[in-house]
Amino acid sequence: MPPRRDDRIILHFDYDCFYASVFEVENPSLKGVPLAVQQKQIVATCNYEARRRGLQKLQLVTEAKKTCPEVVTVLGEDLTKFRDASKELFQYLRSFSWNERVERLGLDEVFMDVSDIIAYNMGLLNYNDLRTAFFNMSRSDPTVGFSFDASVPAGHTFPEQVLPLAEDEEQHWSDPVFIQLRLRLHLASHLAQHLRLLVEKEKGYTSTVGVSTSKLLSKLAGNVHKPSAGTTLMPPYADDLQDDAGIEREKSNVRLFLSNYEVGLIPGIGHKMAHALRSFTLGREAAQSVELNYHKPSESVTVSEILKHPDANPIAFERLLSGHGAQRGIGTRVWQLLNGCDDSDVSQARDVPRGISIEDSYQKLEKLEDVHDELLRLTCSLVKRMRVDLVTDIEPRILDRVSHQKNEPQQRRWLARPKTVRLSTRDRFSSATNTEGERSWARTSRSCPLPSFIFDLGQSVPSIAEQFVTGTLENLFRKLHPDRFCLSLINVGVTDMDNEIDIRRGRDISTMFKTQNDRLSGWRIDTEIPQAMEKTSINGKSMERSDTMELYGSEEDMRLSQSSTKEVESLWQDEDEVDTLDDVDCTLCEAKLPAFAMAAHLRFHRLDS
Ligand code: DCP
Ligand code: MG
Ligand code: MG
Repeated sequence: MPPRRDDRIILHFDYDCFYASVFEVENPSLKGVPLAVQQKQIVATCNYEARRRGLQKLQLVTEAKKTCPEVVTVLGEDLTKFRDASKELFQYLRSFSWNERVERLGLDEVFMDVSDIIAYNMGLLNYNDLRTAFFNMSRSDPTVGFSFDASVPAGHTFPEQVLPLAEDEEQHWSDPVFIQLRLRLHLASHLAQHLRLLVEKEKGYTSTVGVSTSKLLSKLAGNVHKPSAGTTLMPPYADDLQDDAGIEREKSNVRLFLSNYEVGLIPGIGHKMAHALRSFTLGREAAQSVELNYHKPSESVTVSEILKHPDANPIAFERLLSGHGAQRGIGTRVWQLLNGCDDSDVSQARDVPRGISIEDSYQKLEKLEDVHDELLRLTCSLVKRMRVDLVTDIEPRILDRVSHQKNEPQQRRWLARPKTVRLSTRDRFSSATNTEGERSWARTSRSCPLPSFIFDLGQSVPSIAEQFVTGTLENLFRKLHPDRFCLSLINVGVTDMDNEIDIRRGRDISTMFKTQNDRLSGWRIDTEIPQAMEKTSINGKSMERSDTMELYGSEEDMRLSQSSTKEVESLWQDEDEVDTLDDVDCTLCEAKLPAFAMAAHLRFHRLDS
């Protein structure tokens, strides 16, 4: 078991009925009515008024209308406004962070590592007068903050009964580890509540927030009380809670908290892994739900039932789970999660994404002409997306101090230029099966350097897209599918960002240069294939991928089963892919080169011309 790292404090925000809230913020008259957001035939989400009347997320619209005929439905297939709201809220929360450890998970969740803010405020605390404390939100201005009672946590707790600190002083002050963690959690719960109410007041979105020392525990704690609430997981956290005589003194609240969780609800354990763990515990194939929302198992197995199994250990889990497309070490990671241990960090916020990709799924796409049209449509979205996420306006006073491309309009500039484009498809004819002979949803992909005309801001998006499809993507497509095909998915993405200069609107340029090395260091060393931008998981890189894969797969399958085709912005799923970025084709001379050599190779072409 790795160290628990309970010296951290992590908050997890999850906006309430997010897509529905976006419509409500846009049109407040929708607030009082039962509201469902429809994507194809499915209720993607519904507001809490609708939930009170029996509606559920992910049910069929026809069922929802039967349950609640007065339900108001709005179409939510275009994700743009959700994405924009998500970014706005993220930037708002980020503005309160000191260490920039703020990470988005999906569109409606944000992790914040506030360890530094809490440590600073612990230093200011008057232990003799906890009840009239002041929480400092700024290191430089002592007037920015709020008054609070540090002797009690704000909002809900797990377990529910918590005595104010002063009242059982003697027992607790004798245990410095416990008291430190408890006080830090008190402070964090007040900060969480303050931020949650600010997001509501300033932006109009309510949320639930969880407070603990890891991403796993804060995310799960937040789920306990919904909507518009905060929950703090109270200590003791550690397991070795024995006194000198070896008598167990108190139970770990982490263990207590997790014990009754159904295994499929543990973040980082996707539905395939959960099914394998259920079957392992029951000693037979666990029953599977065939319902639309098949994240709900028809047979539940709790964390404590699994851990009580005599053969449960990391090695057994490794044997059990490694056949399910997961990476090495999965047994240990799952073992840690079930034991409430997650040492993964909240990642540093980025000003630009690692990659952008756009995809759509289809019933079947068999003709080249149709593929051409789809590639065109996806490329238009991709170029538009790139112009939103990777282009910035430069203020005139900054303009004359940085170099800029002559052929670009003066006020706009690329923050980062992706160097590689990747086309991925999923072919229904693909014979791909996994090691267990199951049909796999494998994607195949091809990559090549991204041509520079993509960055021409003077050209219209459709004209760039046409040039890009005929000149680049169709070549990649022919290499991927020289023969017959029947596609269920196309994804076009760009990655391998070449950060030019980090200019954020309004940011003072001297500060920018001072912090540039820090800010860009992640970019310089990072030659990886991009991780999820908007759908990431929470347990380190490999967990991240397997969880994302499972979550994503199920959502996608669900949509396919509803004959839907819906554009989604997505990540690239590395394990699924047959080709990797190691194998890159140069579109100019057809040479095959490792990805890291491509930039130099292209410079050679440029010199040549
Ligand atoms: N979403 C989706 N398809 C899924 C899951 C989610 O389209 N299979 C979308 C709709 C949700 C948003 O993502 O609004 C966030 O997902 P949540 O699970 O957090 O659900 P909500 O925010 O809608 O509701 P809650 O209040 O339960 O968090
Ligand atoms: Mg939500
Ligand atoms: Mg959510």
